[in-house]
Amino acid sequence: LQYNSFEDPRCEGYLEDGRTGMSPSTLKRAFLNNLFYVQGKFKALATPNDYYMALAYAIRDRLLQRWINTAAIYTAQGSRTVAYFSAEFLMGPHLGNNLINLDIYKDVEKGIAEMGLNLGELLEQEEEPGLGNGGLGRLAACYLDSLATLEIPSLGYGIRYEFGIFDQEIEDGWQVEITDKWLRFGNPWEIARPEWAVEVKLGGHTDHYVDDHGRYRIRWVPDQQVTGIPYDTPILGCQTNTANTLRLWTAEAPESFNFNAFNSGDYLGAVYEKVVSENISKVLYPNDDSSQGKKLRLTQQYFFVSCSLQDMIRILVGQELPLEKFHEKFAVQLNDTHPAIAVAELMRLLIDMHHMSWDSAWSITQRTFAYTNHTLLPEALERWPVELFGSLLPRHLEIIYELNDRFLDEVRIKFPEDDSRLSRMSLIDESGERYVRMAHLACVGSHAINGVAALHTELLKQDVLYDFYQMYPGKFQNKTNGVTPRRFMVLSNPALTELVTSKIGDTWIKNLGELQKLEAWADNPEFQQQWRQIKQANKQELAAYIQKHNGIIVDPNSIFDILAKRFHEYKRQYLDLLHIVTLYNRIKANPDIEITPRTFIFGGKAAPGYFMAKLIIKLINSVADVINRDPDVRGRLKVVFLKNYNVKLAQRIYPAADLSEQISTAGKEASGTGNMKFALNGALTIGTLDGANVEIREEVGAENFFLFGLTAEQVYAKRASGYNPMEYYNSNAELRLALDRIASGFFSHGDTELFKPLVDSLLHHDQYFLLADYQSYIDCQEQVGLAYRDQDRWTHMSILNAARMGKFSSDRSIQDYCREIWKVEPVTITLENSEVTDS
Ligand code: KOT
Repeated sequence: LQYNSFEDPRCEGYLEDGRTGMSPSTLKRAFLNNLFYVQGKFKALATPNDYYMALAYAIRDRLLQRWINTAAIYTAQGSRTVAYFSAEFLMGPHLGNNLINLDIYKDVEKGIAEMGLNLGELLEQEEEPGLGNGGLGRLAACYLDSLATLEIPSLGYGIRYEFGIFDQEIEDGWQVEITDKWLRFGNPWEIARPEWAVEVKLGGHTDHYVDDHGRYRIRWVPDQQVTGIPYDTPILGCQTNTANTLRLWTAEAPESFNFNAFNSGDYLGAVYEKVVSENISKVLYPNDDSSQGKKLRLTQQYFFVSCSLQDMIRILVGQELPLEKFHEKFAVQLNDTHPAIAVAELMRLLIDMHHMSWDSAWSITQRTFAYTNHTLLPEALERWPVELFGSLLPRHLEIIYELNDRFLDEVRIKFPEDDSRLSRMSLIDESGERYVRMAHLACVGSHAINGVAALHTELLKQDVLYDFYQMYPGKFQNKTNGVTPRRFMVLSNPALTELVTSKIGDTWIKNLGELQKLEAWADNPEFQQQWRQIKQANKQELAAYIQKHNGIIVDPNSIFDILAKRFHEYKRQYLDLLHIVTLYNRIKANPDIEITPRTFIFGGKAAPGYFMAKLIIKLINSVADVINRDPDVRGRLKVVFLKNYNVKLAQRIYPAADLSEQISTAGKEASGTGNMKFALNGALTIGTLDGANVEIREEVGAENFFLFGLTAEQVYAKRASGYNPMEYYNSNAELRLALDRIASGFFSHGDTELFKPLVDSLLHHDQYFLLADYQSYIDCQEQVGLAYRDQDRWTHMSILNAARMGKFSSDRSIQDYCREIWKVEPVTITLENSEVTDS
C-alpha cells in the first residue's frame, strides 16, 4: 500500500495532494471541503448524514487513484480476469471497511474526534446495500474482498436492485416487511458508466433464414428491448493498491425503442413501456434457498447475464484480442444456477452474433464457466416451465434443445441402453409439465462443479448430482467456504484485534493461519483475563443495544446464546425454542433448580411468503413476552428477538456471542458461514455434523465443540425406515410437556389455534427431525451450561476456537479457486506507473 503524504514516513517520495493525501491534516481539509462543496453545508447546519457523506467522498477520492491504476494496468497487461456472476452481493456498509483496508481507521477516528465528531456515529449513517438474502450473497461479498486483497484481477457482475432485501419490523410479535429504500440519500460509492450501456432483447420469436452468402442463419426477433446501465463500485484490497470493480446493472427503457409510440401520440403507452423495462432491476426476490418460477425472476437473471457477457466481449475487443480467446481472458464463476442461463447466452453471442461454429463456441463456453452449487434442498433447484422459458428466451430454448440432443448422445455412448438415466439427466424434465433444469445446464456447460463444504460436496456426488458425477467425475471439486477477517474481525471487533496483534503481530490479518500462534497463550492467566474482559465489554455493548431497541435488560454475565441467520425450518430455530421452553418448565416445576443463567438471542428474516417461518418468529416473540415478565425465572432466562438482522447488526452480534447455534438437520445446510464468523470471534459452537460444522470441529478439536444429533447418514436411514415423531413425543416426558405448553395457548393468551400448525407439523411430519434430535440437544446444552461455570476452561476453549480458524478465511477459499479452477495469477498494482495514467 502506498501513501501520499509528507508527514507519513510510509510515503517517502510521494507527493502530498489534497485529493489523495492521507495525512491527518489533509484528510481533515478534504472532509471540510466536501462538506462545503459537495453537501453545500457548514458545520452549524450539517446533519449526521452530511458528515457521513463528506467523509465518504473524502475516502472515495483516496480509492480513485488506485482504482484507475488497477484498471489501466489490467488493460495494458491484458490480464486474465475472474468474473464472479452472482444475482446477489450482500456487501454491507463500505465506509468502515474501506478505512480498514486503507489502514487509516485510527487516524480518521482521531481526526474526526478533533472536529468534535464521533466516527462510530458517522459510520452508523450509512444505509447498507442489502443486495442479497443471506449466505450466498454474503459469500460473494467476502470473495470480492479476498480477490482484491490477493491482487487477483476480477470483476463482480450482478444487479443494482433499487430495493434490496426488505427491512424487517416486528409488530405484535409478527414480522412486517418494509421496502428497503437504500438509494434514498444517494450512494457515494458508485459511479454510473452510461457510455458502456448495452442492449438486451426479450421475448418474440426466431427467424431461420439464408443470408446473402448462402449461409443458414438464425435471427432473434424480440418483442421488447431494455438497456442495461453499469454502475461501478471500487473494491479495495487490504493493504494493497489493488482496487477491483463490482459492476451492477440497472435496467432502463431504450431511448429509441418506443419511438413509434411517441410519434403516434401514444405518450402514456410509451411511458408505460418504460416502467415495464425499469421493473427488471426494481427489487431483489426475498427468498433464500427456494425458487418460485416467476417470469420476472428469469428476466432479471437473463438481463444481468447478457449485459455482463456483452461487457466482457467489449473488454476483449478493446484489448484487440480475438473472440477465440474469450476463455483465456476470462474465468466465469456461476454463483449457483441464478446466472446459469449464461451458458446458452454465450453460445448465442458467439454463434448468432459473431458467426462462430457450434463446436468452437461450445469448446470456449465449457472452458469459460465453472459452477458452484449452494444447496441440497430440492425446492431450491431452479427449473423453468418450458413454455415460460420459450416465451422470454425463444432462441435460448432452441440452443438448449440442441445442447441436450448432443449431450444425451454422449450419455448414450457412455451408458448404453439406459433410458431412465437419459430422462434423469436430460436438460429438460419431461416427467410431467416440461421444465428446463438449470443445474443440469450449469453442469453440462462448465468444466468444474463445486460444493461449498466437504460434506456438501460428498452429498452432491452421492445424491443430488449423482448421475453427473458418474458422467464427469473429473469436474467435481470441493471448495469449502470462508469469510473475510477484515470485516468480521478487524472492523467489527477492534479490541480483540488489538489484543491478538499485541501478541502475534498483525500479519494474521492477511494470513489467518497465523492465529494458531495464539495457542501458546491459551492457558496464560493474564491473557485469559484480557480475552474475557474483551468479550464482556462486547456483551455489554450488545446489552445496551438490546435495551435501546427492545427495552429488555439482559445480564452480560449470563451466557449469550445466539442463533442468527435466515429463518427456515431446516435451520431449526424451533429446536432452540424447545430447549428454552424446557428450561422454563424445569424452573416452573422446581423454582430452586440450578441453571446457568442464559440470554437467548435470535435474529433473522423469513421469506415474506413462508408461513411457517413467520409463525416461528411469532412464537419466539410470544415465548419471550412470557418468560421475560415471569418473576420465577428472573436472573436466569431472557429471550430477545433482534429485528432486521443484516450485515450491520451481524457485526455487533458476532463479537458478543458466547455460544453459536448451528443446529440444522444434518445433510441440509450446504456450509453455513455464520458458524465461521462466530468462532473467529471466540464463540463456542453447539452444532450438528452438518455443512462446514464438520470441518470446524475437525480444526478446533472435538473437545472444543459441542456436538449433538443424528448424522446425515442416520437421518437418511431414519427417513427410509419410516420415521414416526409421535414415538418421541410419547416416550419423552419433558418433550411432551414443552410441546403441550405451546399447544395449550400458554404463550398465546389462551389461543390454542395460533401455534397449532407448528405443533402439528412436528407431531405428524417433522420433516427436519427435531424430535429425533431433541434429547441429544438438551443433554448437550446441559454440558454447555456446566462448561460455562468453569470460566478458565471456557476461556481456554474460546481462545482455541479463534486460534484454529485459519482454514476459514475467504483468502484460503479464493486461493483454492485460483489454483484449482480459475488458473489465474496475481497482478501487482503500483501507483507511480505514469506510463498508464497521468497521475
Ligand atoms: C438460494 C436459492 C437457490 C439456491 C441456493 C440458494 C442459497 C444457498 N442461498 N443461500 N444459500 C446458502 O449459501 C451459503 C454460501 O455457500 C451456504 O453457506 C449456506 O449453507 C446456503 O444455505
